[in-house]
Amino acid sequence: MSAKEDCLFCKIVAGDIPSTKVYEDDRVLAFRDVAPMMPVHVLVIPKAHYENIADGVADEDLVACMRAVDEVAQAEGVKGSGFRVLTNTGDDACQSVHHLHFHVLGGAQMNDGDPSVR
Ligand code: DGP
Repeated sequence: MSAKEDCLFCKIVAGDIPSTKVYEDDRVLAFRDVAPMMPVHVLVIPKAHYENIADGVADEDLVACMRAVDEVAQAEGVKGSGFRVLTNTGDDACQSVHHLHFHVLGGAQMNDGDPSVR
């Protein structure tokens, strides 16, 4: 499993920084965002380090993350009401943590197609 030194989310995967875990399997960890923007705001990350979605992510990790999104939506009770999955990539998207992560957002009505809402 590749980890990157000085990567915040690699440290969360390693357990060196605490997080509130929502879901975990051999490839994926999901935990609550430290600064939630919505009633449900969970980050789904591959345990392997990738900078973002444009970093040659292995198919197995991509599929595992998307399966985990479904597990999180179920566990958080938003599978029926609806939720949004978002991954900020690079500077224009204001990616602030450079370890691939998918925001799973839900629990309240969101704007229709506003890309600034996360
Ligand atoms: P982004 O802007 O897409 O790179 O989102 C990074 C998210 O990571 C942001 O919503 C806040 C969250 N975050 C940053 N540091 C921590 C942390 O130490 N713990 C947790 N749980 N979330 C964090």
